[in-house]
Amino acid sequence: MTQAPESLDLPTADTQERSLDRDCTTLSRHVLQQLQSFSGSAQDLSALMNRIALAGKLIARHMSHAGLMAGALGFTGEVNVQGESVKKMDIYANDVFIAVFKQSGLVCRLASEEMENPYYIPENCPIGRYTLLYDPIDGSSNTDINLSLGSIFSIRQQEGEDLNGEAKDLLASGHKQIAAGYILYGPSTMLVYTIGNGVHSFTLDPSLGEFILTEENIRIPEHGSVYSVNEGNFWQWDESIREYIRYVHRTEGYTARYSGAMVSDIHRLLIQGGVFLYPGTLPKPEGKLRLLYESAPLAFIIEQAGGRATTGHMNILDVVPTKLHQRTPLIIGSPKDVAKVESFIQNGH
Ligand code: AHM
Ligand code: MG
Repeated sequence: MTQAPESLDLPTADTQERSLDRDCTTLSRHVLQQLQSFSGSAQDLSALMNRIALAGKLIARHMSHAGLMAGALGFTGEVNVQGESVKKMDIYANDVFIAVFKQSGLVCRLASEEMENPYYIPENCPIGRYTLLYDPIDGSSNTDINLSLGSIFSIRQQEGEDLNGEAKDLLASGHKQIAAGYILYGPSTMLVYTIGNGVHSFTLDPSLGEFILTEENIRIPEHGSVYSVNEGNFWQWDESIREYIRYVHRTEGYTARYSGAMVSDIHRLLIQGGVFLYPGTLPKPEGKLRLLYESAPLAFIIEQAGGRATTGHMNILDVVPTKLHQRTPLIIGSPKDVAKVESFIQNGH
């Protein structure tokens, strides 16, 4: 009888079972495993994540064909509440998130970068105690050139009755988030999420149409070589930020990466370490990024992975907004790199 050489690692029943188990670890199953419960609220959260995953799949599918379809790319001609020109893809993705939560009984309100006021789904409101905050397309300037894009999401539980439709309970710190994450539309589509118990990534397997677990309990490196910032704004920053940038220029071991879509840039930092900055500028001291559906969810992810996120003066998750679309400066990433930027802001070196 011929025997297989020892170096030919043939799958044993055990390795096959483990690999099958991993292939079956879909997002909704993972949420239930994380919560170690089949309670009503655990089922809700699992169903919520499943709907967000569906939104991600629909958006990824649309993007993958956008160059071949009439009317999928380019601007709509409208300007949104942020004063930014709206792309057709922004509107499509915004509507996808609304559509997946209709008739879900889960989400009563959705608040997004593209809508001045929260959107209510009245049929869900009697029982749907969750609110979804989201940036449907993060990095819109990459849309028409086939580069990486993202979606960012955050889930909060509704507090109070919100009878006047003012959604005042959303003006609370990032500690109120019960789940947050992002979808990265790159060479593959990935979904990264936290429910306050570590950070986990999933990759869309197009042949299955499912997000399958890629990595559990991701830890951001303590320090990384990448600094990620739009240096075109150099002369509009405060002197302390300029000094930090001069410091990285003259210090060996730093390298710059900036994609124009912070989901991509922050995903890189999550895996390889480093720091992303979007500081305030002279005309806009509050910076560009919005707290509730951009900075706070990403801060939740990065903190859960062992990193930090700050305005330069306070932790992002402690910031209490006074309005829905409030902006904040953002410095986020590996703990040592964020501390370095902070020391320039607070002590000048
Ligand atoms: P958007 O959600 O309207 O696309 O804006 C957010 C994006 C971030 O993804 C990115 O880091 C930043 O804006 C880029 O802005 P700038 O071109 O000013 O560097
Ligand atoms: Mg954005």
